[in-house]
Amino acid sequence: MASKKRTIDTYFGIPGAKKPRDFDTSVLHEESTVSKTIKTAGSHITNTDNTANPITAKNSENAVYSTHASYPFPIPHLSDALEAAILGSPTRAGRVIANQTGLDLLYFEPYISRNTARQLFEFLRSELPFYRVEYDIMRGGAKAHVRTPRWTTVFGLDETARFEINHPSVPGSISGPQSLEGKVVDILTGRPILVGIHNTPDQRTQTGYKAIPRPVPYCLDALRRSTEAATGCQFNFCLVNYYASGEDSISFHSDDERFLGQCPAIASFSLGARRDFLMKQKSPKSELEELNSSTSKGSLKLPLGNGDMVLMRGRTQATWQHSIPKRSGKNEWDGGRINITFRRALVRGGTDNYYQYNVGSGPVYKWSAAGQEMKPWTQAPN
Ligand SMILES: O=C(O)CCC(=O)C(=O)O
Repeated sequence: MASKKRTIDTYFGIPGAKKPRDFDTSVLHEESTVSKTIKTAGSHITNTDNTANPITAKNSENAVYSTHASYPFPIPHLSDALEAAILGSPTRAGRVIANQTGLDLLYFEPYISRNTARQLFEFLRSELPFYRVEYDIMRGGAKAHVRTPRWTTVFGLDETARFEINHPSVPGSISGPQSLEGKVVDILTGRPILVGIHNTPDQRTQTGYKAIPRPVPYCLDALRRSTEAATGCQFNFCLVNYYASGEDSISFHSDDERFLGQCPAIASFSLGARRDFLMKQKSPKSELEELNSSTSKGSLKLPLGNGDMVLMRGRTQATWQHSIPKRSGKNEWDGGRINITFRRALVRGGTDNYYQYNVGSGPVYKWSAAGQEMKPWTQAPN
């Protein structure tokens, strides 16, 4: 069969536009595996269950990068020292907070040392692609435009698929023109899955992803592996929020989407500025329940600091909401905060949802050290 030459663009089109994971009603500026490294001379490749297969490359200064056709630019690895510090964490056990109905938290204060967390904050802010996602939703019968009030990015792939492994040192991999290196393949059949928006009649008959999934880069995978070891949970998604100042926020929501399963475990890391993490119990389902309820609704405030981690598990998402409220006045310019959440999406809809609301279809931004702000990133001309 004659194989058509395809460009990256035909494999990785623009993701289409579904329910946001959170929504800021006040402003309508929106608002919600053990990996194996195979080293060969001069390069290495990760085989991470179904989360990651970023091919790595070295540049002239011998820095090592995770690269993938879905990344706008290569993402450097952590220094060996920083990676070792992360893999050696946590040094103390987490504290269980389960003193209110439905609440089940494991709080590490901190999970990684303040010094390691500060370095990781600086690294991730400088090296990851970020987005300011906008989208339209219907509210009360009217169309509303939402601007996400924070910077976001996401990596990962749900349980039904994995990134193809294709490297001479990986048994069973293919090389040459049929190379599927880094492509998304079905977890059961190993067949490639179409990714990106499907426009042609031929493509529409195939089931695939609207999104263009991105493997978890090495620089985040060390923390994912450490978190799995510390919690006994498994994660295939990594969402990153950057709150540039107190003006950035996330409104009350719960991560209770069906694609996460019944009692999802979500590990949530804080790096950089201290911000309040507010939790409140959801309203009872019916008026009768409300009338019968003798106790007032529960609430909790955790002032999350640099390096802290909260594992939300059990019935927490089903019965509680959480938020990071805005801060104003003298607390507004706080130097910025990064939040990393590790999650496990079970089905394809989870992948499409996470990319739609955390990458979207707008411009890519990258941190400018000179300007001390996110600036639109443009590909250097060839
Ligand atoms: O920034 C945080 O600590 C919370 C992030 C969050 O709730 C989310 O990403 O769903």
